[in-house]
Amino acid sequence: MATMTTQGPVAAPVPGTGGGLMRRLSVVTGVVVGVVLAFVGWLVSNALLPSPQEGNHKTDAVTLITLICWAIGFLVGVGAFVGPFRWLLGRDLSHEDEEFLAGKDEGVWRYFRFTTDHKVVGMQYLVTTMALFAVGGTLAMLIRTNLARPNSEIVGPLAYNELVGLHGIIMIIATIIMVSGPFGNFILPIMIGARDMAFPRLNALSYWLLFAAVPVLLSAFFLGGIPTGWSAYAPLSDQAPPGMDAFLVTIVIFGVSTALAGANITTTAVRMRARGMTWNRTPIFVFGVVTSVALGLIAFPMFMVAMVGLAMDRSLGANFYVASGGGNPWLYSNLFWLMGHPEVYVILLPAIIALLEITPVFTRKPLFSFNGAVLGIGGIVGLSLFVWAHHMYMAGWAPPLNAPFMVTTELISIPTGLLFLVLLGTLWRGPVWMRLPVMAVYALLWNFTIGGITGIYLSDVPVDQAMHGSMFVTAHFHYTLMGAGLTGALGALAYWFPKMTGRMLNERWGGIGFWTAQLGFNVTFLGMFAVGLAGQPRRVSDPAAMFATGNLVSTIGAYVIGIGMLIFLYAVLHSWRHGELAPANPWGAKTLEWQVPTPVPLENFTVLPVVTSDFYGYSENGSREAHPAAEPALTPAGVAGGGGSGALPPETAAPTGEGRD
Ligand code: HEM
Ligand SMILES: [Cu+2]
Repeated sequence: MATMTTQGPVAAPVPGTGGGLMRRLSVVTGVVVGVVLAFVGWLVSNALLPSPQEGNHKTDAVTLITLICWAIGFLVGVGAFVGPFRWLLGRDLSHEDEEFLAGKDEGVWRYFRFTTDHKVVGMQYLVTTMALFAVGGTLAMLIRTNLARPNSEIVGPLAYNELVGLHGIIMIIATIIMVSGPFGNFILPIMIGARDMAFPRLNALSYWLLFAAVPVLLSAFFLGGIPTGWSAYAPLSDQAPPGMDAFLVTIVIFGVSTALAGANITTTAVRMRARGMTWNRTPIFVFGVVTSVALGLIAFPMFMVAMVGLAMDRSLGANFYVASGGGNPWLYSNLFWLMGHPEVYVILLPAIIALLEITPVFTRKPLFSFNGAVLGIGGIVGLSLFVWAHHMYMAGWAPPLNAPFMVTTELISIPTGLLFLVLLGTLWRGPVWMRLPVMAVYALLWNFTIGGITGIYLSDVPVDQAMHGSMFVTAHFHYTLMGAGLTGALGALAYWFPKMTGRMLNERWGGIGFWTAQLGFNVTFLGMFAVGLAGQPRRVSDPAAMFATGNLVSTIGAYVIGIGMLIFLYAVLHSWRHGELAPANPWGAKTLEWQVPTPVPLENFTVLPVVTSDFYGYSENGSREAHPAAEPALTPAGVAGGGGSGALPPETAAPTGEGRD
C-alpha cells in the first residue's frame, strides 16, 4: 500500500538488500517444516522400531521421536540455523543480512520471524506469556467450577488430575518467563546502556525454542494428559499415558531455552553495562533479573536430567526410578525439588525486584538501602539451593535431615524480610504518587505477607505432617506465585507499557481490573486455606461435602479473578491500539530506558551513554523532588524528570554503530 514518505516520490521505504533465503522464512515455514518432519519421524519410527514386547515402550518411543522431530523441524523452518549453516559454508552473514535479521524496515513481519532485535524478542515473550496465562487461567476456572459443589462431576477424577497437572505446568512456565522474558529482553539492555544482547541470535533461538515447546505441551491434552500433576512423581510418571512424553519433551526444550536465555542475559549484564555503570550504580532490576536467570541456569538442568531419565525409563526400559528394576523414586524427587525450590525464587525475584525498581520513581526517594536489597537477593539465591528437601519431609528419604532442612528454610525468611523492609522503607512517609504501577506494591506486600508466613508454618516439620498434600499447601503457593509473582509482573507491565507500546495504559480500566482480581484472589485462596486446614486433600476431584462452603466461596472468588483479569486484559489490548500516546518519560524516571525516544530506535542509542551516578538520586538536596505530574510540562527524551538522570552523554561522541556486536 502506498504511503507518503519524506524521501521523495518513492512510495514505500526501500527494503534492505540482505536476508537472502531468510526473507522466505517465518513462523509459517517453521510450522510447515515442523509438521512435515514430525510426520516423517512418526512414519519412520513406527515402521522401524520393534513391536512392543512388554508394556507400551513403542508408543512412548514413537511419541518422543515425533515430538522431537517437530521441534527440530520447526527450528529449521523458522530459520534458526541459517546463520550457523552459512558460517559452516564459510559464507558468514553480511552486514545487510544482520540488519535484516535485526528486523530493520520489516514492519510487523519481524515479530513472526527469527528476529534478533532484543525489543522484538521482548514483545514476542510478552504476547506468549499472555497467551499462556489465558490457557492456564481457563483451566483454573474449569478446576474451580468442578469444585464448586460436591458431586458436581463435571469432569471425572482422571480428567480432573489432568486439568490440574496441565494448569500447573502451564502456569509455572508462564510465571518463569513473565518478567525475565518481556522486560529482561526489552528493557534490560536499554537500562544498562547496551545496543542489544550479548548474543542476539541465541536470544531469538531461546524464544523460538519456547514457541516450539508450547504445541508440544498442548499435545498432552490429546495424549492422555499428565494425571500425575505437574510434579510428575516417579514411579507414577513411569506408568502414565503418552501425555507424559509430551510433558517431558516440553521440559527439555524449555530447559534449553532458559539455559540460552540465562547465559545470554547474564553475559549481557556482566559485560555490556555502559561506561561508568559500576555494580553499585546498576539499577536494582538488573540484579533481580540476572540472579533469577543465573539461578535458573543451576536449577533447570536438574529437571532436564530428571526428564531424560524418565524418557529412558519409559521408552527404553531403563530403570532409573523403577524400584523393581533396582531404580529409586527418591532420585526423582530429589532432582525434581533441587529444581523446584530454586524455581520459586526464579519466579519471585524478578517480579519483586521490578517493584523495588518502580517504588523510588513513585515516591521520588532513593531506594531505602540499595545494599540491603542486594544482600537480600544474594541471601535468597544462596539459601534457595539448600532447602529442597522440605518438600520431602514425609517421603521417608532422610528423616535425620528434616531438622537441618527446616532450619535452612526458616533462615530464608531473613533475606526475604530484608527485601520487604527495603520496600516498606522506600514507601515510608510517602507521599506516594498513586499510579497503577506502584499500587502493585501494596497488593504484593499484603499477599506476600500471607504467602510468606504460611510458608514458615509449612516449613515446620510437625505442621507439615498434618498439612502435607492438602489444599493449604495449594493456597500457600498460590499466594506466593500469583499473589506476589504475578502481581509484581502486572506492576512491571503497567510501568513499562508506555515504553514498550508507545501508549499509556488506561489506568482507570487497568486499575478496576487489577483490584477486582486482587479481591477475587484473596477470596479464592483464603477459602482454600480454610478447606485445607480442615483437611481437604489436593488433586481430588470430588471433595467431601463437609468442605462445600469453603469450596463455594473459593469458586466465587475465582470467577471474580476471571472478571478482573478480563477487564485488565481489555485495558491492555485497548490501550495498545488506541491509548493516549506516551511521552518518552511519562514517570520522570532516571534510568536509561526512559532517556531514549519512544518508540525505541533500532540499536537504542546513537551515542552510548556514560554513567556518572546511580539512578535513584531523587532528593539529593534534602528537598523532595516534585512528581512529574506537578511539573508544568514534560520535556521529551533526555532531560525529563527534573534533576536529570545519572547518565550524561559523553563529551566526545562515540561514532554511531560503535559497540555493536
Ligand atoms: C500465576 C498464577 C498461578 C500459578 C503459578 C498456579 C500454579 C499452580 C500449580 C503449580 C498447581 C499445582 C498443580 C499440581 O498439583 O500438579 C496449581 C493447582 C491449582 N490451581 Fe493454580 N496457579 C495459578 C493461578 C490459579 C488461579 C487463578 C486459580 C483459581 C482461579 C488456581 C486454582 C488452582 C487450583 C484449584 C489448583 C489445584 C487444586 C488441586 O490440587 O486439586 N490457580 N496451580
Ligand atoms: Cu520449596
